[in-house]
Amino acid sequence: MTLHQNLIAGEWVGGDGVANINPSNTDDVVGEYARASAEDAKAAIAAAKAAFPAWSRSGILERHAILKKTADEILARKDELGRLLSREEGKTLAEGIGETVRAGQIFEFFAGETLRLAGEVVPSVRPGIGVEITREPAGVVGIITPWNFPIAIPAWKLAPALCYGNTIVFKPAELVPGCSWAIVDILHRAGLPKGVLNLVMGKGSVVGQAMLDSPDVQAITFTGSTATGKRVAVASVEHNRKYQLEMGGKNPFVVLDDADLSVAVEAAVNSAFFSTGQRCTASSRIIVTEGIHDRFVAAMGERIKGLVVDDALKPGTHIGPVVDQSQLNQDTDYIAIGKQEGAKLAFGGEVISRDTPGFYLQPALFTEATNEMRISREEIFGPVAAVIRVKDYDEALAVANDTPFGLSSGIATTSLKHATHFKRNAEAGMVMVNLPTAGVDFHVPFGGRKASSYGPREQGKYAAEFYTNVKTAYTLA
Ligand code: UN1
Repeated sequence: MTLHQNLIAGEWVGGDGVANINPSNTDDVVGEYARASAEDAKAAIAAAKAAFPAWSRSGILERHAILKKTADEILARKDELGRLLSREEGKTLAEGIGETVRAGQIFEFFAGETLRLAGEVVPSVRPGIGVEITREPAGVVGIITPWNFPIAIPAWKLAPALCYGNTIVFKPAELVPGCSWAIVDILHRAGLPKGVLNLVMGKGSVVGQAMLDSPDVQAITFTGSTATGKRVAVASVEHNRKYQLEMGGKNPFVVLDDADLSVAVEAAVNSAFFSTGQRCTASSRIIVTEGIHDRFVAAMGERIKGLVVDDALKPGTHIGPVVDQSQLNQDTDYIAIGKQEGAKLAFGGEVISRDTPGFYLQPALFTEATNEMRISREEIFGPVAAVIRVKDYDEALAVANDTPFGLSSGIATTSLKHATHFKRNAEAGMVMVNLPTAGVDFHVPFGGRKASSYGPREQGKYAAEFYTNVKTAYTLA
C-alpha cells in the first residue's frame, strides 16, 4: 500500500506509516498515512516562516486562481472524496458527499474574497491628516482539526488562511487523515509556492505540542475537545499569540406545545442522531413542554425505529457507525450513567452487529431526564439524547440556558412571540427556529460562547478577524 506522506517545504516526506481504518468495517484499511515527528513539525514551522514574506505580499490574482482551482477540483471529485470521507469517518455517503460539496463551496467563497480585500480611509480628528485602516495577514498559522468533519473544517480554516495571505502548518485529526491529505495534494498541485502550506499528520501530543511550543507560530485555530482547547489557550497566552477555539456543545432543542409535531420530530432526530450525533452542534437535550410531551416522545419513537443503522457506504443507511472503539465506549458509558441517574432509556442504546465488524450503536433516547443529570451536562458526542419535560416556555428557556456551553440552540414553535423571544434570549452563538441545531451555511459566521468557543467567529467575511491583524496608518498630507 502506498504511503501518504507529509508535505514540508514543498516536498513530500515519509515517516512511520499508520493505518487509517474504516469504522464501518475494521478489516478495511483506507490507506497508510505517515506520522510526523516533532522534528518534522519544527521543519514545517520553519518552512512556513520562510515562505511568509513572499506569500503575504503575493498578488490577489495568484491567490484567487489557486483557491478557485481547488474549489473546482473538490467539486469535480465530490463523489470520490465523499466516499473517502464516509469510509474513514463513518458518516453516511450522502452526508460525506454533502460535506465535500460544502468544502468546495468554501474554497469558492474565499476565492471570491481574495478579489474583495479592502481597507478604509477615514479623516483624522486633526485637520490635514489622513487615516488608513488596513488588514495584514496574521503570520504563520497553526491549524488543528477534529475527526468529525474531515473535509469541511479543514476547508473552512485553510481557505481563509490562504485568502488573507498567511502561511500554514496543518495538523489534521489522527483518525481521519485521508480527506486532509487529499485537499493538501489538490492545493499543492494548484500551484501554492513551497512552504506556504505544510501538512504534518500525526499525534496531538507530538505534532500539536510542537506547534504550541513554537514562538514562530503566530496564530492557532483549533476545533476539538474542551480539554485540548484549554491547553491551546494556556500555551498561546505564554507566547502572546492569537488563538481561536471551537470546542464542545450541549445544545438544547426546545419543543413547545404549539409546535408542528412533524417539524419538531424531524429537526430533533436530525439534531440528535444524524452524523451519528458526532457534531459539536448536535442536540442532546430535548426540552419539551408538558402539553405535547407524550405525543412528541411517541412520534420520536416511531421515527427512531425507522432509522437504519449500518455500513456508511450502503445505500439506505441513515446512521453510520460510531468513529472508533474509544468513542463507542464513551457513548455506552454515558448510557449506563443515564440509567443509574434514573433517566428512562425509552428507545435504542444497544451495541449491534452488522455484516462487517464495525462500531454500531442504535440511537438512544432517554426520557424522564432532568437537566442536573450528567447526561444533560456533559458532552457525550454520540447518538444519545435525553428528553427533559418542562411546564412552559419560561421554564424551557431557563433550562436551555442552564448549561456551561453555548454553541447552538434550537426551538420548534409556531408562535412568533416565542420564536422572537428565544432568538433574543438564547445564550448561544447560533439560534435555529424550526430547524435542527446542526447543519450550518458556509458563508455566514459560525461560533459560540461560554465554554463552547473563544475568539473571533469562523467562516464568511467574519473569518478575516482571526486571519488578519488590523493596522491604522496616519499621514500628514
Ligand atoms: C454543522 O453543524 O454543520 O465540530 C457544522 C463540529 C462543528 C461543525 C458543525 N465545528 O461539529
